[in-house]
Amino acid sequence: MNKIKTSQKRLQCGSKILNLSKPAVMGVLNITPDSFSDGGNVFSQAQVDPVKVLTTVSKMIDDGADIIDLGGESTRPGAKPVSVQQELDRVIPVLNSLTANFDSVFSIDTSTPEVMKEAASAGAHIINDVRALGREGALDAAVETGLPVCLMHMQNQPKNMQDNPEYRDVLAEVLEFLGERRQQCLNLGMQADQILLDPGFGFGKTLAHNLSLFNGLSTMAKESHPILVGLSRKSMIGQILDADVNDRLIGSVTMALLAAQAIYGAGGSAILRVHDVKETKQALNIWQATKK
Ligand code: 7PJ
Repeated sequence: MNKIKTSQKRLQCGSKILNLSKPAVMGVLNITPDSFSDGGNVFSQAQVDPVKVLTTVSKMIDDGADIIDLGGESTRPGAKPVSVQQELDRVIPVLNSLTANFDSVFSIDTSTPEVMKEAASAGAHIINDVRALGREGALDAAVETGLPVCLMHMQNQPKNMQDNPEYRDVLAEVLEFLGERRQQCLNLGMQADQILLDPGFGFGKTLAHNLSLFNGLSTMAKESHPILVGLSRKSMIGQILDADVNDRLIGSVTMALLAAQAIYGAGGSAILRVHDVKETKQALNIWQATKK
């Protein structure tokens, strides 16, 4: 990846500025009938209960979430594809209600150009795309919104990504891919300091690949972009601990903390995408206090 110099300790998110001099916590809000790691607790129904959404988000913000990540497409291996209209119907009304009720930073977890544009109009602050703007029209749509984007690496597509993923050198290949996508964004006029990078833990990776990428976080941190880290409740934690999805809290918090330490230790900045905001925030606060 070519070296560029950016100020990666603050992120301009539309009208808001996100301070990244310490790790920011992004709380996950899945508006999908089949999301795999909210344990089916919050939104397992196709119908979203608006009061429940507000209560959930209010709690995440009280617990210290800096960003709320709203997603209407399940990327679970084998998940059913969602139509553009379905995705819009799931996320836009919820986003409108959230921006009307809370003064937080909202990111939209989508690969769909129409959703990016509508979400930006509804007040979203960040575009988070697990396909790194690879869908037709996504790159132009994202640039048009003027919002910062998270480019995530995924090998293949959710339906087949865990069918025997292979790499020659996983860290090098992920960095090469993200570097190419970043260049496409820059070519269309996006500012370098509006780009976040994400190695895409669990997206077309074995446990060994995930661990190599984890160990590469300090290398990634030197690329001058904030790194978004999504480890929360993922199967790599289940594999290490032999723990099912309801028993991955300590593993998730531990990994988030270790990731933050590696990234900040290398001079970088991080956003931690988590389901358990309160517990992650407590771990980070202990770490910050010990540094004083
Ligand atoms: C990620 C994500 C991630 C980014 C999901 C899950 C699967 N976006 N969306 N990074 N994971 N940027 O939450 O387990 O790792 S959905």
